[in-house]
Amino acid sequence: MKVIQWVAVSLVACVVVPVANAVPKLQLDIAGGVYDPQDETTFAPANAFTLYALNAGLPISGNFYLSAAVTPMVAPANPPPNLGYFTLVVDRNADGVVDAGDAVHTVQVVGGMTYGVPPLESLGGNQGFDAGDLSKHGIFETYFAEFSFKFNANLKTQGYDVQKGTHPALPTAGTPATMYYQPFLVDLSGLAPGYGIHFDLYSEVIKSGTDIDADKFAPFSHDAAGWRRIPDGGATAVLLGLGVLGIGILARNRI
Ligand SMILES: [Ca+2]
Ligand SMILES: [Ca+2]
Ligand SMILES: [Ca+2]
Repeated sequence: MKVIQWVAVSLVACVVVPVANAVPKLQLDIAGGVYDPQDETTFAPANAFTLYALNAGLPISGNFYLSAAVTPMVAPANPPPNLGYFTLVVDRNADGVVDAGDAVHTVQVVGGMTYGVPPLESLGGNQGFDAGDLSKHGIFETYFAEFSFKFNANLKTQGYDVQKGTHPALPTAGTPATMYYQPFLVDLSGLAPGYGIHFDLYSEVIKSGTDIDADKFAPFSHDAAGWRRIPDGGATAVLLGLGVLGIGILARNRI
């Protein structure tokens, strides 16, 4: 009996330990970003930042997809509200600047976006939530834009977990270079104050007929976001922080 129990415990240990130490196959990270353990999201340090899609172990032959969703949630309306715009460049050669080979997108928020839950049902399926879609995870349903891209076989770096360590975010050369990365140059300075963009990463599968579902996706503990800052550099965040501090002081004084 004891032997059976020991075997059972060993089997559980074998299952649990590798999962706990594993780097997720898909992740998002932001250069200079801050990982918030409460929200379980990496946040951008400024209006303009470099977002990275990371792929540690999935084949790169197919398309991958980045969702950029307005947050907090915006309810559907006709006509849709005008909340400014943001720009996103697929920096295909990873040189940090916009050049001829890069894909440049300017997205009107929310007029150039789609309301619902990713993936984008580009075959005419139900854009509302269905069981195979990305989880709503506190972000959806809202307006989002979807960008398709492929990882570049030449863009590889050392694998790491964005949830651990300082992750000065990327891409430092390292050995072994096991993780693909794709940079996106994002600028939220045209977005209306009080709003942000939340990013998710996934691959897609056509389930049946016109229904497109998420296949592999970055865990929601490894996604990323940026908020419109006024002025750039975090003064709004500082003021908000002071406001919270003030509430805290008042609360303490009452006690
Ligand atoms: Ca998250
Ligand atoms: Ca470039
Ligand atoms: Ca679907």
